[in-house]
Amino acid sequence: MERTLIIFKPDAVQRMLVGRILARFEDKGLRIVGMKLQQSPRAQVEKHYEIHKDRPFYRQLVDFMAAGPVIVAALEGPAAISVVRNMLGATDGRQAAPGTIRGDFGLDKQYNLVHASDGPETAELELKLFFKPDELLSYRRAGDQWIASA
Ligand code: FUP
Repeated sequence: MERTLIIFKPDAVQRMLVGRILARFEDKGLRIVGMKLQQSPRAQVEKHYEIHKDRPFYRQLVDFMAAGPVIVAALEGPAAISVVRNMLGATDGRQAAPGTIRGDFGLDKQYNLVHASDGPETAELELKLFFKPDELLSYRRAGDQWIASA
């Protein structure tokens, strides 16, 4: 079992796509173990994208991520980190494969709807950055035994 951090970016909220995209993760069988609507403090966004701080798009990216409410969520499931990354598709919606979230809903590199952790270390750091320990729950759903066999 893995946990991964996703963020419905301001464009997803403003375009009213959150429900449809969240449904894809639920349909896949992933379990929502934390979720909240927030206006991200600038410092939190800067830390989240720290790895890109010397890139030319960094300031614009921080402005965008702090420009309006986002929904942060933690998803759990077998290999959840890579499963969710594959569901997102390539960073740029123009290149993302049809069938992926960015491929189906987006046409832009910055306005690409959803962030997801890209590996186990980043998932751990990002979950800590956006959630307090007691905001993440552990529970079983009635149908879980029919979603993953082991
Ligand atoms: P991803 O892992 O697909 O979210 O993309 P990256 O980690 O490479 O980039 C982080 C965010 O920076 C992307 F979601 C969008 C933004 N970005 C730009 O705005 N311009 C670029 O040229 C590259 C990335």
